[in-house]
Amino acid sequence: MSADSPPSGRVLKAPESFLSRDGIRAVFAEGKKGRRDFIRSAFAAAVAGAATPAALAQSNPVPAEGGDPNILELPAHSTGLGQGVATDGYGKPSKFEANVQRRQSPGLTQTTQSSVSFAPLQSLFGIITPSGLHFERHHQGWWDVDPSKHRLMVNGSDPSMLKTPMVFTMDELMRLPMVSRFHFIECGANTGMEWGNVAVPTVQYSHGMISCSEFTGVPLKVVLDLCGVDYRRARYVLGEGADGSSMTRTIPMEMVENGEVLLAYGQNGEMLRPENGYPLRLVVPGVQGVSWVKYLRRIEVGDKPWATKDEAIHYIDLLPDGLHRQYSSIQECKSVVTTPSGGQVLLDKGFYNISGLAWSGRGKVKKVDVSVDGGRNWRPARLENPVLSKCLTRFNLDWVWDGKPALVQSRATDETGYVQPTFRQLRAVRGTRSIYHNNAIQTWLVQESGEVKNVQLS
Ligand SMILES: Nc1nc2c(c(=O)[nH]1)N[C@H]1C(S)=C(S)[C@@H](COP(=O)(O)O)O[C@H]1N2
Ligand SMILES: [Mo]
Repeated sequence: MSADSPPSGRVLKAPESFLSRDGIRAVFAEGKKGRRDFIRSAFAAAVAGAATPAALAQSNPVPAEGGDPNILELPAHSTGLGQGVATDGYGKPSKFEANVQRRQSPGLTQTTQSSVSFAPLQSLFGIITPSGLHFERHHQGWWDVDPSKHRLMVNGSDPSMLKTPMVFTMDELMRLPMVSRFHFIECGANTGMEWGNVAVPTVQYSHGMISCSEFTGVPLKVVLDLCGVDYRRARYVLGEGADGSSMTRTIPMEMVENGEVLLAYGQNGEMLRPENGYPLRLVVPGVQGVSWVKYLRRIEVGDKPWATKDEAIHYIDLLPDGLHRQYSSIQECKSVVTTPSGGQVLLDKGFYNISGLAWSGRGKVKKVDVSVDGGRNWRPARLENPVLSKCLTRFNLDWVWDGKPALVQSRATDETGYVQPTFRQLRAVRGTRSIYHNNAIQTWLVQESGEVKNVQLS
C-alpha cells in the first residue's frame, strides 16, 4: 500500500480460544446443572475481554519515528543460514499460526469421547479443510486401526439379496478402480445450538461442524457388483462402523447406484486421518455426516430401512405438531460469512473483502447474495472456482465499511432453485425445538466499535 492510502481492511482475528482451563471447568460444571445461560454469558465475557485496547494496539503496529525498522534493519532470516531439508519428516504449520486449532465447545458434552470438535472456519481460505483441522464427531472415541487387520464384510439381510457374500482386506479394496472427488461433510447438528436463540459467539462454534476434502476410494457400486447384488430386491444399504458405537445407518440404493457413494481410504492426497475413520469410511455426498460411517467394517444390503438406534432414537427432527421426522438426510443449501464474523474486530473504516462459504447437498451452488443491512438490499457475491457439486464453494465480495452498524448476511441458492431460508421461514415450518438441519441465514452485527457479534433478527 502506498504511504498516502489510509489504512483499511485490517481485521483483528477472532479469539480462537475463549476460556482458560479453569474457565472451561467452571462452564462444564454449570452446564451439567443445565445452566445454558451461564455458558452464554461466559462466552460473552471472554469475547469482550479479547477486544481490549491493548489487544487492538498490538495488532496495529505504528512505524517508529525515523522509519520502519522492519524495512531498515535486515532480519536474521535475511543474513543467516536457514534450517535444512527434512528437519521435520512431516511438516507442520508456522508457529505463528499455533492458535488455529479445532476446538471443543465448553459445556457441550460430558466426555471428550462422545463429543465434537469444531473446525476454525474463520481462519481458513478456499474450500479445502486441512486434514488436521477437520471437525471431529465421535460417539465412542477414535482409534488408530491397524489396516493390515481391518476387514470389510459385505452380506445380504437374506441370502437372495446377493450371490456371494465377501470379505475384503484393505489391499484388495485398494486394487479396485479408484476415483477422487471433492465433497463437504456436515454434521446434521451443525448450527443446532442456535435453534432457540443466539448461543455461541464465533463461526467456529456456530458453523464449524463442516469440512471439505478431496476423498479417494472405490465406488461402493463396484464392490456390490462384485458380490452380485440383485438391485431389484436390494433397495437399501446398511453401513456399520468398527468402533464401540457400532454406528449403523441406512442408505437408499439410488445413491449407491449412481456411483456417488464411496468406500474411501484417501483424504487430501494421503490416507484418511485416524480421527476421520482410518483406514476406511463411507463417503455419502450431500448427506449428513452421521451416514459417513467411519472405521467401516460391514455393508449389508436389504429390501427395507433398518431403523437402527442412530436413525430411530437419534438424528430425528421434532416438528411443531409433535411428530418426529425420520430419515431426513440431505443437507439443504446453506451459507455463512466467515469474515467479518463473530469475535473479529474491524480496525478501520474503509475497504473490506467479505468472504464466506456456501454449499448444497443437492448439487452445485448457483449464486450467493450478500446483504450488509440485515436483508433489505442484496448484492451478488463472486463465486470462486471451482464450483463443484456437493462441495464447499468460496464466495467473496468487495465492501466499503462506513463505520456505522452493519448487519452482514449471506443467502445461497442452489442449482435446483432452492433458496436458503431466514430463521423466521425455517421456524414457521420446523418450530424451535429441533436439533438438526438448521440452514437458516446467519447474521453478524458489525458494531460501531468494529466488534462483530452473533445476532438473530426476528
Ligand atoms: N464409526 C463411526 N462413524 C461415524 C461416527 C462415529 O462416532 N463412529 N460419527 C458420525 C457423525 S455423527 C459424523 S458428523 C461424522 C463426523 O466425521 P468426522 O469425525 O470425520 O468429521 O462421522 C460419522 N461417522
Ligand atoms: Mo453428526
